[in-house]
Amino acid sequence: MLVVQDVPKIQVTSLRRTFAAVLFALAVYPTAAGAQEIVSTRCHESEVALDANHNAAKLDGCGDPSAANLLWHLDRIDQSDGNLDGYYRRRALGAGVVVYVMDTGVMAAHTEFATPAGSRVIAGFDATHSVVVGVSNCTSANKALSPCFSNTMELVGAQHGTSVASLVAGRNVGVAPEAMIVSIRVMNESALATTRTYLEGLNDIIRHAWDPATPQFHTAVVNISGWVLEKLEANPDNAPVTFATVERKIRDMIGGVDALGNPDPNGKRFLFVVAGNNVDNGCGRSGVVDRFPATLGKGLDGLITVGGMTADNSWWPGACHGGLEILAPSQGIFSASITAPDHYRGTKPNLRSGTSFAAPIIAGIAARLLSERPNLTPQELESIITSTPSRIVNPDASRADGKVAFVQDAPAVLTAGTGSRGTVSRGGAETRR
Ligand SMILES: [Ca+2]
Ligand SMILES: [Ca+2]
Repeated sequence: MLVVQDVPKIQVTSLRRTFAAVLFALAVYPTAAGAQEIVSTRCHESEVALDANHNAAKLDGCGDPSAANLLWHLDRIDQSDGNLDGYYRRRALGAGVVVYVMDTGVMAAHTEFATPAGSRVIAGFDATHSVVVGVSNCTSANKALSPCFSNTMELVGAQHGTSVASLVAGRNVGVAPEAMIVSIRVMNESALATTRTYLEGLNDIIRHAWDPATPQFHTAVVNISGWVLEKLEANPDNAPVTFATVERKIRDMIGGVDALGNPDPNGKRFLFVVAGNNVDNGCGRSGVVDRFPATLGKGLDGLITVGGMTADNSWWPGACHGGLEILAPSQGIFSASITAPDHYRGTKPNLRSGTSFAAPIIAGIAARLLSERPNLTPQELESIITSTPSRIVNPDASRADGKVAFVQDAPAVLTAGTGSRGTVSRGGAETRR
């Protein structure tokens, strides 16, 4: 059922939404060759009160050396050692790559996705109709592209997909700021989903991938920052979709599928990036990764299970362990929100940590790789991304051996030429840690 790795636990309170927009300009330093740009990750933010207990934030500018390293998640992924330098160097920006975000919907109108030609959130599908519990009474013409909420409890879930997508492809906070996003809504505002919504979402992906109007690709990326059960308590489903059915679909999509979803090695292929989830709800008492589909990663090339690490270069204690294949920044991550098109996740409540944020960083790295080498297979992408030495202060075999997300651009020469079943749980990948 549940999908997101962050689970809202806050009380519902009313939300006020009144704030003027401030456009944010990212300090960008193009290199002489024009092939790579360097952006400062030291940025100012300002808090905007939503109510007595909840804030949003605005991004007020980057490049001031005295500012906090607000975007440390970007700074980190181009460091070969554990020292942060305040910059993110990027050459491939993800152009031409499609990333499917299976989540709670993505606010296409957020400034993080804006371009002169329109939003880089190019499509959205809502696969949640079979989940009738935990549905908000808020209204939206299309919750996949314009998620809504009726209180701050629902906001935690409703904003989740936008946060995740912004870390993949946001122009300021994203790893691959030219990649395209397709929103596949598999969870509702309460972060509830089932294997049925997952299966429908995966079929939506296949249909979209083969749509003649879709940008053509050989390999795309699917980000899943959540977990799921076969059946939700109080949610009617007399014949739940089994984990095995969803697993089979995922395996087919990694290997290649035709327009009907049948296995075809010459068809469209998909790399899956899945959050390892958090110890507050996303794994059992032992803290070991035990939720579908994160459990698939270790035994499946083409599906990467992602754990968390911190700005002080250690593994993040809030993440589940045991089934992880790579770590990525997951603590105190600045990402987009949905209370306004220029709002970000504020510090109150401090729901800015979780493997929900780590997975999209890996998805963004995959998008960068694909933008330079679009014929890479899901298996090759996993191999490249996980072929990195341990680079934290406390490497641990149960935590991906300390391997941390690291951008490895393709050689420039290549571009020159060419749970407890039945219970209701909420799965957002954020936590208050
Ligand atoms: Ca850096
Ligand atoms: Ca794997």
